[in-house]
Amino acid sequence: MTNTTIKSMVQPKAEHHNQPKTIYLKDYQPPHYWVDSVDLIFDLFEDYTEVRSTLCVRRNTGIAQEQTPFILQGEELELRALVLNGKTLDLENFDLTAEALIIHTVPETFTLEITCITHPEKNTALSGLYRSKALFCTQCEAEGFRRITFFPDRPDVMAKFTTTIIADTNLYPVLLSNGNPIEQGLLINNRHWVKWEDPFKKPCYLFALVAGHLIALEDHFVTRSGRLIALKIFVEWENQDKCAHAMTALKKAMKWDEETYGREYDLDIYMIVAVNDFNMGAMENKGLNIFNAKYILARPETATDTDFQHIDLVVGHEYFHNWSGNRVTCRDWFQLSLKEGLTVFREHHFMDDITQSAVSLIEHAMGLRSHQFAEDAGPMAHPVRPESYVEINNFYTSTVYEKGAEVIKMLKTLLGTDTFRKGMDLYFERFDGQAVTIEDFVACHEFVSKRDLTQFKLWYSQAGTPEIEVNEEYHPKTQTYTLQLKQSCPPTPHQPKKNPMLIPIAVGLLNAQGEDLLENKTQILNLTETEQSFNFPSITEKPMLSLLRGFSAPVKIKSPLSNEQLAFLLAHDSDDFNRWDAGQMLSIRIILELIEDWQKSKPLKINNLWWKAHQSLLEDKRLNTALKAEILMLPSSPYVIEFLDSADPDAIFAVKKFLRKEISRRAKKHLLQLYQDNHNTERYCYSTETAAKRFLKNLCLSYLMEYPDKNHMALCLKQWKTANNMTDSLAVLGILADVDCPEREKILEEFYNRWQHDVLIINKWFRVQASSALPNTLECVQKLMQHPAFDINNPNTVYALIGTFSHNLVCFHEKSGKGYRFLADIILQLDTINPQVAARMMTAFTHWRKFDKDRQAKMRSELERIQKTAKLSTDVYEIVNKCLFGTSPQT
Ligand code: B3K
Ligand code: ZN
Repeated sequence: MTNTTIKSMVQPKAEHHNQPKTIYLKDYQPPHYWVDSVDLIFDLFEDYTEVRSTLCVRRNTGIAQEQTPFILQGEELELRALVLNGKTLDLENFDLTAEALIIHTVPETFTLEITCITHPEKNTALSGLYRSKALFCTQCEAEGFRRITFFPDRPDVMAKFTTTIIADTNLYPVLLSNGNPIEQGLLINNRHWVKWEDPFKKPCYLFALVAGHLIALEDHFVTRSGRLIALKIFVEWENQDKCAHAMTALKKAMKWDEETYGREYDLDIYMIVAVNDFNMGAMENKGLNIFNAKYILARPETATDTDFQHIDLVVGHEYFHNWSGNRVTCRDWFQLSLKEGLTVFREHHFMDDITQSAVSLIEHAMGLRSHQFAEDAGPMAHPVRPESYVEINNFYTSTVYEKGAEVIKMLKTLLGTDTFRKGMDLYFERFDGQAVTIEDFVACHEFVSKRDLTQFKLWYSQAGTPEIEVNEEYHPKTQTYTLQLKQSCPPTPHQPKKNPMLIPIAVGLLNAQGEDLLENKTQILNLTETEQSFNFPSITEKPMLSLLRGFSAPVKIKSPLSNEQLAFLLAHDSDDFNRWDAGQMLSIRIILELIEDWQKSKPLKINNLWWKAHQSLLEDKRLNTALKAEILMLPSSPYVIEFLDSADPDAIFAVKKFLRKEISRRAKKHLLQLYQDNHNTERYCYSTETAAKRFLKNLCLSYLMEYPDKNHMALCLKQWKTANNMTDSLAVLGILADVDCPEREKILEEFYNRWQHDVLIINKWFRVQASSALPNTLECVQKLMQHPAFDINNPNTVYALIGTFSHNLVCFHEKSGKGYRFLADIILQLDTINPQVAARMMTAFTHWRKFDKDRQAKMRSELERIQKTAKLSTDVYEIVNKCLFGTSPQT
């Protein structure tokens, strides 16, 4: 085969996946070759795209030898030409496998030119370069760049990128990439081009390209050093009136990051593009964020309060990544929480500052307890920094994100606000432009605090949710109160035994009048031993314990308090988070007792203490609106399941229904009053205060509608008819979705007719129907799959209809197992289209061992059916094997 050059070589198909490889953190090795710069030229056509890249490469001489090959990852590409230092390579100079291009021998520094063909128009996985209807766009994190061109696709290879995009002038008038536009021009055949240059070195996962017929909402921001930044939000033309909120959110986030973390934006232009087909929420590509349209588009009539809030947070999150993620990035994907945990932490901090109340804390704790605790207790449990993975996309988890954020919150608690800020400043300064590790991050905080954080780092390496047992003693003679804390952490996959962690426990002590007894109200105890006692001197009366104030650590507390004591805290604790939490604990206890009664077919009876505690809150006029609403909500079903070994969804549903009905029956008058007090007919405007009012009002309406009599129905219909915003309309739709009545069909139809042109709103319509507890919900979901608005290739519609159904407590878990069969069928179908979406749908199955024996057996057989299917993606393969065998076979 001498002197044979390539005309076209298609990569061999990947062997599907009988033995996918497990990647280990311990095997990390620095790259053999650095890429200093890359120049990309994209020629976009309707039936293929040609990508030409020129790489300036340099051997990492400390690590690699002369004979060390240069390996570039690539997936589903067609290689057209390969030129090294101006010389075309022969077939004998390289190998092309399903995963990589391997060039056998290369000089110490060289230029490599690669031409390849990719097919965005056939890319349904939405990873790499793909089409979202008339638009070209990209998603490269984690390993999508290798689907665009051959490249050492790993975050520690950081290069300067220039990108030229060539496309049809009419179809793709807007051509975008990272950095600044530096040149543009016209070509023959009605084509044009734009060249972009990103002055910052970046890993290829932050590369982005967009081409399409888009319009931009433009604005600007002046940084604190006086630089003018152009801000542009690109959307489809019909959506141009829906970007104002996102733009305000962006400016708010830019200002906040300057004030709170001293972080200024660095390029002259910040662009966001909203796309309809996107696997997750958004992506922080340098200077060119790509967003799921759902987190950009909003007008009062089209978006709910929750949508407005999410836009604030996601826009903020992606913006904050510009420093925590882009300027300082991850050395390898095991360090993912270095950027994600930190950025979620910064996002939470932003939200705390916007909302100025405990509600933000409550929502974070609720999220963690409902999802992350379950993850930590299930077959996919992993440390915040995982030690191995099969498919990295499976590790964008609530452990890496939300628990990772809580770990940083603990660090801040331990070091104090000022020292923590110094640590952050040092981190950004010391590692600017580098790809680093979690150790590097913690080392900065060790340096500024002069503390040894070795034990603290266990939070990154040990999986599982620590549990704290509490004993208390009061000695009247010595006026000493003693708190004895015992920590343990249940075994998790590959980690049977755990070491004691450093856990900051915020504690308050109250007297009988509910007044704080400790200096500064709250004290932080550093729990470091398996068992440890803490003495509080000069306590003149037996105090009431308020533990884990402000959710100071992501742990479970076995509370020593009686129901009476919990009710006391619910009424009096000065820490709003703990007031709410005492109410949650009390409700959980009542729910668990009622579940036992229900299972023994005993009549359900209301617990008087529980009722009185809730009644007085309902009637409390001074209680903050948002907090009142949070307290009046029953604990989420996933959180209830945390306390059960063999969960029966019917029992949970029946008991929660019973409690809701009791609240409704007993508090009818007050619920109505609260409804009226919080009902607002003025022009809608999103703010935390008005959103809290709507939240409480609609919660009251939903309680009232537990008895859908004439009056309550009339109230619902009136709200439906007069609503001037989506929150209020959707609230009615959501309530009626659970009521079998003629109004239900009528309103569903009216809603559809009014909004059929807007896909995001039709997703709400799907969601409401898929979450209904009515017995024919599965059949309804199956029918909706045939609806023209449902598109199995579009992740948003799949999440809305199928995802929502898979979390429907009663209907998904319906005893016959038909819900399970339905989901497994869809997962197998989705796996051939979009493995990341298929893997996400597996979540509903991962906790199968938490349910009763019958349901376990039925879920297991669906999991086995999936597991036995040939040609699974690595994504689904890893999850299904871990679900069934606790490990993927090879590990
Ligand atoms: N960094 C992205 C997530 C990418 C997910 C890849 N499967 C969005 C974010 O967390 O900001
Ligand atoms: Zn992120």
